[in-house]
This record gives sequence, structure tokens and C-alpha cells, in this order.
Amino acid sequence: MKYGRWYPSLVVLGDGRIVVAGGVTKLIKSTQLGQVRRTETFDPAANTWTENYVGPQSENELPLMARLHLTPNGKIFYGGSGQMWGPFGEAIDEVTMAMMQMYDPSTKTWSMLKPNPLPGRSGDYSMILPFHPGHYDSMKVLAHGGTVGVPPGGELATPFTQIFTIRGDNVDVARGPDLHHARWYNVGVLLPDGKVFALHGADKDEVIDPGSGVAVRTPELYDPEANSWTDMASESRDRTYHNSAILLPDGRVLSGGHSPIPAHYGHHGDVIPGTTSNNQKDSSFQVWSPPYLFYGVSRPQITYAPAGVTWGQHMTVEVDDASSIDKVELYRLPTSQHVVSNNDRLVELPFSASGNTLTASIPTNHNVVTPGGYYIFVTRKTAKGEVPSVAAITMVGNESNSDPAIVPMQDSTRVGNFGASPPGASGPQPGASNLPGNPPVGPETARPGIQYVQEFVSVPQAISSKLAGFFRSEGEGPVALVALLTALGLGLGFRARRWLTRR
Ligand SMILES: [Cu+2]
Repeated sequence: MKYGRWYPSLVVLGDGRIVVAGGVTKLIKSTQLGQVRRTETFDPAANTWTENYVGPQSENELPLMARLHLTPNGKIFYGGSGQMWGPFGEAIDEVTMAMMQMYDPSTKTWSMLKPNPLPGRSGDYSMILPFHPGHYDSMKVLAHGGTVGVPPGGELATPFTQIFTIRGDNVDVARGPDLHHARWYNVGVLLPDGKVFALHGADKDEVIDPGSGVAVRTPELYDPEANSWTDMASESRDRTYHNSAILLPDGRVLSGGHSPIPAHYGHHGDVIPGTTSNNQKDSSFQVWSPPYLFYGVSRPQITYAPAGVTWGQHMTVEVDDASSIDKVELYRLPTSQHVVSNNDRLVELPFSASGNTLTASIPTNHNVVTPGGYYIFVTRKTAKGEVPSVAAITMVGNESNSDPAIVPMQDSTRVGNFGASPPGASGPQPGASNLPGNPPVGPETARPGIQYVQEFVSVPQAISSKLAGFFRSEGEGPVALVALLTALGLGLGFRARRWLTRR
């Protein structure tokens, strides 16, 4: 790249090129007084970076880790959220961070749409909701949690949610139902049944004042049809700054990480032991089993899917019983990090069923299904809700490949968690059912009479440390003069929150 960038955002385009936007060249922006204002594009075929500049409209001030999403017409949507408050996060034109905007990769220019009614969001999670057949020209984005305000902004987490509906250059934004728990630095995981799992975070922005937050351990599940959140089983660890969670191919959620900045930018140590968040790093993982694993019905099984598909193709998927299948989905392999998943997407496909065969149509629009690896899920509708299969993984690209797709994980309800060892055994034991102290999950042992059974199980430390490489977490260095800015941020944050909750 032409510019050094710390905490930029990457967006995959429909043709496979990647746009990078924002980030700072120096952590403390003493000379630069802002973000890197120009974007660059990486072309994997030519192995080159190109600076995108045609004039002032090519430049922009974005927050760190700006929440950017590719829209069906090939433009990149910015809804007014990111990590607003970095050390010395202020910039002369930072008010534009609260504007909804579009970047057009073809003209290399930004355009301002209108202000986000919440005046900028920080440390919230922004994610694309499922694309539905027949409606590929529009896209919905869900943003949830975080603080409000541009730098120095607010310190207190909010429970606010917003749903952006994007059609062409037109964006409508509406407040969604509030989370039950205000949370900053939360993660959202889209499930194959279309629900959204929100987890992690703290009740305060722990970059503004590290260690001051109280961890929010209770996750919640958003049901788009009921338009409401429901509390789920709590995690056993604090995961505030630098955590992540992704959907596993077997339909469970892998949750992990925690790497806080030293308390008050001093030394690592709990501010109020037992109350405020753990101020030490935590490389542990947990696995969450969603309600659909407890419906007491068998999961649909994919017996064949192709290793590669291309746009406009009819994809053949073999299943155990095609007539029972409700949805065929492509779910982009998750790349969530730093509470951003710019490129993740779930696309429901139109399909027909015959015998054991599903024939699904891959969209022609490369901006809806961007090139890359995808989970293929099929779901079965039951009285309690949709039940997904275990995923096969296919590559979407210029060429199809009818070789069988890989199925990287077996059905966890049959073979246990991560091949975890029973007590006394050494090494992974494929087929061993679950962890010491945890009963096996799944239909065979579903607890009768209990609705929404869901649970977190701990991944043994030996496996956690191997997995830790998947989640890069890093600490930031100490920064001077934080106290002044913190005081300012606290004051504004309290006022902003009072104002917003009185709306
Ligand atoms: Cu960070």
C-alpha cells in the first residue's frame, strides 16, 4: 500500500478486488491530525495496489475499523459507525463520521447521504442481514450496541439497535428493539435460521478508560420475525476488549478472546476485583449451542454439494429428504475480527426439490454473492423453528467444480465437541461425547419441558491455545493525556445517553 494503516477496513468487491479504507498511519496522530483519507484497491490477479484519487471527493475521514458493507449496486455503505475513539481520535472534519455515506469504487468518490439519527456509533457491531430470493436488489444492515457520538464521544454503552434498508443509493434507517443489555464491543453472529446472536462486551467503552467497564456476560438472540431479543445462557468469562465469535460449520458458535488495555492506561490489574472486567488477557474459548440443536428433531443432512460454483449456475445439492427442506443458503466464511465483519453475508437461494436432490440458483449479481468461500446450509422448518444442517464448504468463483465439497465438522449432536477428551484419556477422542461435567448436547438428550435450552461449554485449554491463533488479539501501548479526554468523554457520554433515552 502507499499508506501505512493501523485499523483500516477491507471490503471485498464483486470482482474479487479489495478496497482498503481508513486507518491511521501513526497511533498518535500528532502530525497527521486524521485518518488516512484516501482508499486503495488491491487487485489479486495483477498483485498490485492502486491509490484511488480523482480529487477531493476521493478523500474522507472515517473512524477506525469503519463499518463498511458492499451493497447490491456495487457501492460501499458506511452507516456512521466504527471505533470512533482511538487515542487522539479527533479530527478537524470528524463530524462527517456521523453521516451515512456511500463510496463508489467505479468513480472513486464518496457521497454524503444524510446524518445517522444517532450521532455516530462507536464499538457497535454492524452486520448484513440475510438476502432473500427475489429481493437481491435491496439489503438490510443491523447495527447494535456501542456508544454514541464522534470523538471523544460517549463512554457509556447503549442498548440501541438500528436497521438500515439500502436500495440503490437510497437508505432508510429505523430504530430496532433495544438490546436487553447495553453493551460496547459486542459481537453479532448470524445464525443459519436467520436469527442474530449478540454476545460479549462491557457496559463502558474500555478504550476511553480501560478496566472501568463491567463485562456483559449474558448473550441475547434476535428473532427478526418477532422483532425482539431474548436472553441466552451466560458465558463463564469476561470478554470485553478484543474478543470475537464466529459461526462454526456445525451450526454452533465459537466464542473467544479478551485482551484489555492496561487499566487506566497504567498497569494490568482489576480496577474493582470481582466487579469490573478482568484486566488480564484471556485466550480461552467457549462453544455455544443454539436453540435449534434442542428442538428434538433430526437435522437435515447434506450428502453431496459441489466444491465450487459460479454465478448464474444451477447448483445441485443432495440431501436425505429434499421435500422437507425449507431453505438453501450460502453463508460467507466468517471473518469477524475487532467487532467488524465487513464482508460476511448470508444469501438464501431460490431452489426446487425432487427426491433427494435440490437445485438452487446462484445469483448473477457478484455484489450479492461476492467471490470467496461459503458454507452451504440447508434448513428444515419445524414447529419450533428452522433446523440447519451441518455445512459443506464451497468456493464461489469464475469456475464451477463438481467434486464433492468438504464437510469440515461432523454433526456435533452426534460426535461431541471438538473431539474433547473424556477424563483420563489422552489426546482428542473422535466420537467422545462432550466434556467432563457437561451432558451431551442434542436431540438425543434434549431436556423435556425446557424451552430455549442453550449452553456454553468450555473448550479445554489445550485446544484453546491451538485455536488462539485464529483470533489475533493485541494490546495497545500506554498513551498520555488520556485523563483529560476521558473526563470530557464521560461528561458528553452521560449527557448524550440521557438525551437519547428520553427521545
Ligand atoms: Cu484494538
